[in-house]
Amino acid sequence: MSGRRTLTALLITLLTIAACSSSTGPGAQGPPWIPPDSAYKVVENLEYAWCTQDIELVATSLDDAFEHRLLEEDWDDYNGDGIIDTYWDKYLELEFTEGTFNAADSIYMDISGTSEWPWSEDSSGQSLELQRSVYLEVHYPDTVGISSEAVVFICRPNQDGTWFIWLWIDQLEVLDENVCRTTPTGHPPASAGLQLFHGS
Ligand SMILES: [Ca+2]
Repeated sequence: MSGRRTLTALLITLLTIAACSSSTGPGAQGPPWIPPDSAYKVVENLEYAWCTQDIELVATSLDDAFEHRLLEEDWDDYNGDGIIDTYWDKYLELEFTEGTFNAADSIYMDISGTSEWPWSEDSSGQSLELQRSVYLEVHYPDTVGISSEAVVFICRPNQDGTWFIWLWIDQLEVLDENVCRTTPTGHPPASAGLQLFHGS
């Protein structure tokens, strides 16, 4: 049993290293990009922040006007004002993310995709639209939450040329499940998208 646990821990470690160094090689630069001077770099920083459970890096990656726009099936009252929300803001994103970081033993996130073009809904031409696939594995003490979804990140720079994630737009839930549950009082099963992680 302990041997199996050791192997599992080793695999998780290797996966995490692979994800967090996916764009690096010997002597190459890689995330965290400080400061991120390109849109793709701030998205790589987000992935790195999740893999290393670095809430400060998540915070500095998000624009102050950040919105996490939800699939209609995930609309709910997240801030408790009695009104159904179609998105949540930076404050709630950080609160949910930190809760996940604190509860998890380890996290593996892989954000893949390379597309990048001006966002058609921003007439200033400043912001870029990056389509990505986000795979997320959160290893809790007694369960593992897995999610895979298509996401559009809208990124924009400040006056100094530092990029931020302005909008996180959920596009499609490909996979969402809880596996390896061993106790009935563990974390709640997945309900929808990243809520699994945000809500635990
Ligand atoms: Ca609300």
